[in-house]
Amino acid sequence: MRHRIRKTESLTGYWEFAFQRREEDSCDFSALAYVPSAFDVLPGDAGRRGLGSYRRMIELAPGCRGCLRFGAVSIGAKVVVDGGWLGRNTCGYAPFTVDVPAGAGPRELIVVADNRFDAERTPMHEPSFDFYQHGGILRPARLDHLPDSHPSVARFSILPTSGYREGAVEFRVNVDGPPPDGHVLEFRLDGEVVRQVPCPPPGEKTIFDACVRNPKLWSLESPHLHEAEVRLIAPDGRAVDDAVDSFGLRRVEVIGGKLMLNGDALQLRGFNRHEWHPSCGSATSEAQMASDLALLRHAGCNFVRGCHYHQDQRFLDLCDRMGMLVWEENLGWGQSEQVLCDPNFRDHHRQALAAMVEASMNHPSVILWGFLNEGRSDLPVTEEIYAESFQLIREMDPTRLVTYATNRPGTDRYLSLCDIISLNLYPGWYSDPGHPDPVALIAPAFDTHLADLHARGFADKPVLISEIGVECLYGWRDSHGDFFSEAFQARYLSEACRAALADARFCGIAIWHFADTRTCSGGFALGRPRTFNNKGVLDEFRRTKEAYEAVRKVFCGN
Ligand code: ADA
Repeated sequence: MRHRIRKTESLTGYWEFAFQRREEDSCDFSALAYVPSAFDVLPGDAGRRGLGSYRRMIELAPGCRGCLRFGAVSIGAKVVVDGGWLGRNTCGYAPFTVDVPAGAGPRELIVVADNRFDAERTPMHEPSFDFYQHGGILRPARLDHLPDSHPSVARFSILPTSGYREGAVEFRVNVDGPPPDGHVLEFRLDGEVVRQVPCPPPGEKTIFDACVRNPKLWSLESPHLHEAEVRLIAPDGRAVDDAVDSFGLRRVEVIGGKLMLNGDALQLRGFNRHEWHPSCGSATSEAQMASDLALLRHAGCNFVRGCHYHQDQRFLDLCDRMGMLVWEENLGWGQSEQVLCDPNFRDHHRQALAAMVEASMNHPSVILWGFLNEGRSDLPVTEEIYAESFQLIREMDPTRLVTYATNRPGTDRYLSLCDIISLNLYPGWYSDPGHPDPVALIAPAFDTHLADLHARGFADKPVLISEIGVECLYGWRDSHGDFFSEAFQARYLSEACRAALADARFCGIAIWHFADTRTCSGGFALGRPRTFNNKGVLDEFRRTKEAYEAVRKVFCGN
């Protein structure tokens, strides 16, 4: 979401910084930290856990209240202005806002990013996840100046409807702030006014259909973006606030057990990608994101699963522009039965799920919503969190497909709720230890799971291989071509891609995974050389392993 009329202020740059291992330690802002960045990456700071406090002055325009917008503050966030606590956030990958009351003159803003794990305060984050969870203001922050004399356009969504080919869309708008008092909402598509309606009271939603005059589809070959704009018009006719966003006319659906994009059968070819780089941890730059997308596109990919948390809005903007399809999912990694049944966790999970859909709903690149990666979907007691999660997403956004990645398909109880069934499989890596030819296990494993799914009545649902891969150490060129060698990974992934893409019962494959990333400390240390998840086809510096070219040959057909 961007603005032409509203005064917005980027908070990117150096802030004063203080680190405390515990609340009771002294807090002297003697350092500087760049925003966005992680405070636990560089030598001397690496691995530290505690409270990272960022401080700077802000000054609201006269007569304005403020809205602080954070892309992500991890793990837990607390926002304080002039010593008064204003807001907190408890999912370190979810975007959030904090309202700042009007007030004259410079004011002290402190954002405390706490990267300690706390099952009560931040139950979405567990220390045992197979990816490193950093601390800091990891994604961009911004201050919006909102005149106190009128409401503001809090957010809007614009979704293509069944008439998308003719340009049909549905607008949904929320305003917040003071009562509307004669203000009007004006809606524009590609700069052309399509509607004016009385501004609703804050908290009420305005929903209506509209039509783009010169519709062009968003597709992989031609990812055309249209522009939607909502303006707030004062009684004297002045435009006093606005919100602008890009959107795409496209439709993703399942017809006759086939995944379809704009009425054509779609085969997904891609990778799972963590937002991580050794130089900056999870606070990757837009340039790094663009470079990763270029590597994905060169490898013949049309799809990326943003594992296992909310994606950076900048990354989704790039995917919109490039025509890269995205599975975005809520933070989740193998939560236990006890966690999934815990009311506190369910509340946090629900909030984070809603924040994901609300933030990303206008991105045409996002075609799949996911949650609870490898959760206990095989137990009767977890039915409520699965049912409520599907329901919440579908009420917010009826236009996209919803799934979760399961690693227990044979006993999974909630596959009937999925629009597509997503399987995390590691035949010959985690199964059948010592088998003389693990690669030979891939196709039979695929057949077994497909036969089981069809026997259980799921033939009408496309099946995606949402994860498959093996560990490989960059540069390990072993004459045996055995586990951890580049040759083995190349052979394994070639076969996995060949088998998945050759079988019409699959709608595609997302390899695990794009680039090596640091995993948690402790838990996986024994099973993860370097305490990294080394299943990337590139190492953490994006140096290609043999498998990168092997996959490219299968994805590109040459
Ligand atoms: C699981 C999990 C991934 C990763 C993978 C692995 O499928 O979803 O995040 O941990 O296993 O590398 O074992």
